[in-house]
Amino acid sequence: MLKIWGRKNSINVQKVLWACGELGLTYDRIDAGMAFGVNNTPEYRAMNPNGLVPVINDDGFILWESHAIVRYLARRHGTGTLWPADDRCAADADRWMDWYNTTLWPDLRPVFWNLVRTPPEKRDMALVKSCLRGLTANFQILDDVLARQAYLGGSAFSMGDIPLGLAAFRWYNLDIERPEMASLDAWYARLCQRPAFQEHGMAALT
Ligand SMILES: N[C@@H](CCC(=O)N[C@@H](CS)C(=O)NCC(=O)O)C(=O)O
Repeated sequence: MLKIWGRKNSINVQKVLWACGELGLTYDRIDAGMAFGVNNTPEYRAMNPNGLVPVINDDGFILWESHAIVRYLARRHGTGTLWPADDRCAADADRWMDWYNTTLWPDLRPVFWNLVRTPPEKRDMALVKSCLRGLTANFQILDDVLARQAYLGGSAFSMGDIPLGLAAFRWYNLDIERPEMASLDAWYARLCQRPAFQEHGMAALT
C-alpha cells in the first residue's frame, strides 16, 4: 500500500493527501515533522536527505517534493482528471504549480509563519507588510486568469488547482486585508465544495 510520511497541518503534505482523496487512493499515513520528529532519523534521511515532509513509498518507489508527488500520482491514476488529457491543459496546470513554488510561496510563507506560528511579540511585521504587497499582487494575477477560465488547468478541476487552492485557504483564513477579487472568490467557492479539499485542506491553521 502507498505510504505517506508527514503531519496533516503541513501545506505540502496536504497537497498529497488532497490528490489521494481526489483519486480515491488508499494509503497509510505516518505522522512526521515538527513535534512528531521522525524526519531527522537516519532511516528517514535515507529516503529524503532534506529531512522534509512529505515523502511517499509506492511499492518501493520513494519520492519526495510535494509537486513531483502530486504529478506522479495524477499521471499514474488520474489521466483525464487530475492530469488533464489535453497536453496544453496539462502544461497550464503544471505551470501554475511551478508558479506557486517560484513566485507565490516565497511571499506566503513569511506571512503564514509570522501570523500563525510566531508569538505576537516576536513577529516581523515589516516583513509581513512587504510580503503582503507581493502576495496581493499575485492573487490579483490569479483573479485575472480565473475571470477567463474556471480552473487553473482550463475548464475542469486538475492538479494545478491543488497547491493554489491550499494557498487560497490561507489567504482567506489569515487575519489580513484582502481586496475584492470576485473571480478568485468564485473559484475558491467551487473548490470548497470538493469533499477531498474539505477533508484534507480546510483544517484550522496551526
Ligand atoms: N519543496 C518541498 C518543501 C517541503 C517542506 O518544506 N516541508 C516542510 C513542511 S511544509 C517540512 O518538512 N518542515 C520540517 C518539519 O515539518 O519538521 C516540498 O514541496 O515537498
